[in-house]
Amino acid sequence: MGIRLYQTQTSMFCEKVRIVLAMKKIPYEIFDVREKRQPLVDFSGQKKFPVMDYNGKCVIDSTFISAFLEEQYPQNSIYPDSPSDKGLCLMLEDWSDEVLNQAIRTFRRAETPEAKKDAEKNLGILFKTLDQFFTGKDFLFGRMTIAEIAIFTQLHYLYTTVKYEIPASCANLLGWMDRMRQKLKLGSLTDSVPAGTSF
Ligand SMILES: N[C@@H](CCC(=O)N[C@@H](CS)C(=O)NCC(=O)O)C(=O)O
Repeated sequence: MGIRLYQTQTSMFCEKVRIVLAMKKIPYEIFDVREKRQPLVDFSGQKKFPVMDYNGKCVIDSTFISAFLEEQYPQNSIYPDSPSDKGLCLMLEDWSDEVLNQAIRTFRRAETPEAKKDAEKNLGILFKTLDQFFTGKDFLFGRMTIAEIAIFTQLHYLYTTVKYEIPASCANLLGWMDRMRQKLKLGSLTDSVPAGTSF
């Protein structure tokens, strides 16, 4: 019994959950699904990860895992205090898990120079949106919430796996990425958040 995270080190959704576990200082073990996928399928009845085994209870999807952990371990909350801010925070989490993730996936998978160029242009629009969003803000709701964690882990994947950097013209976004890097105790943006750390 205890907590087991079915994950890979490189997946952005798995990194999102590792950060929530680290913030709340929750002990857990990992199962690397790159080495073997069948135990994940046997336990959860599907192939996607992250999946959390919480004392035998199966929780699938980074958003549901994060919300579940918040219920069980309310310390160091991942949500802002006011209901309206919490609604906005959840919308931002969803935007980054779906919209930002899709743009990054399309860029990574583009097979022709034209497709790559189009995908880069689309990604550039989202960078600009985020650059405006983070202007003059250390953290969106005064402290690190699931919105920051979700946005950061998507963008961080560009550095750790895609080997692509946010352009220097997005100074506000880059400043925020660096604040997140420091908060998460990463030496560089090319390091990923290890399992078992705490902040
Ligand atoms: N919405 C899900 C997305 C999970 C997801 O897409 N995971 C990818 C890894 S990053 C995956 O499982 N890919 C393998 C597959 O689709 O078989 C979440 O937030 O956990």
